[in-house]
Amino acid sequence: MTLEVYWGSGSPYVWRVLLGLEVKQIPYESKRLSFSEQDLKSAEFLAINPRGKVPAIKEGAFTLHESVAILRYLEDREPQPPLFGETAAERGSIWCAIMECVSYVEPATGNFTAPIFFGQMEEKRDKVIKARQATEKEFATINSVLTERAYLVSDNLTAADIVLYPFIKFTARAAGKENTDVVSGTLRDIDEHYEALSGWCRRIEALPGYDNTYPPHWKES
Ligand SMILES: N[C@@H](CCC(=O)N[C@@H](CS)C(=O)NCC(=O)O)C(=O)O
Repeated sequence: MTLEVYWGSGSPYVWRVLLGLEVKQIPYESKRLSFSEQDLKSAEFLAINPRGKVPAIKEGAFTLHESVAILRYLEDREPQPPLFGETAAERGSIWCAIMECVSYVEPATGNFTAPIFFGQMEEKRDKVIKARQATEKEFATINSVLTERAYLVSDNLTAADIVLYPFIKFTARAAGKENTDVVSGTLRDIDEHYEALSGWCRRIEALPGYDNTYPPHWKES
């Protein structure tokens, strides 16, 4: 049965799923949707995800959305390499790191990147600076964890790394945009200020198949 993957370029949530598919080497049929063409609000796609958001997958009559749920589905679909741990302690630690990302890193980075990407930096400047400070705090904590091990939870890649990685890249991209230096602080140069985090990014970027996951429109600008 073909696994259909519905995605759009430049979504951190989509990036998680594409990374999971590449790491597990699961073949899939790509269904790229356009945000601007309103593909996500078509009746056909709403039948797959009633929230009209990507990522979503379809396999036969089965449909699933929510990036972390999809990653968990892929784990059963193809257990190797294991991304969700093999012991109770590993599973608990991986889910803890996933939930910390979803609960704290996602909102902090989202409040920083959204106004920059949507051209609202001037009117939301104070909020962006606050979000930057919250993000810097999260990045410092993660950086310190990564001075002790190669990946977030252990010396092996897990789902927690895949859940976090796109949000680091989105933050770096927003902080590197023109005229954002006044609000970006240390986020403007992650390599310099968060060395261990930067090394971790490079390890993920060296994974086979990584290039297939890179947002296509980022290659153009
Ligand atoms: N919690 C969801 C978030 C998905 C999400 O917000 N996707 C965005 C793209 S980054 C989307 O499809 N937005 C389109 C819309 O809301 O109209 C997940 O983890 O998959």
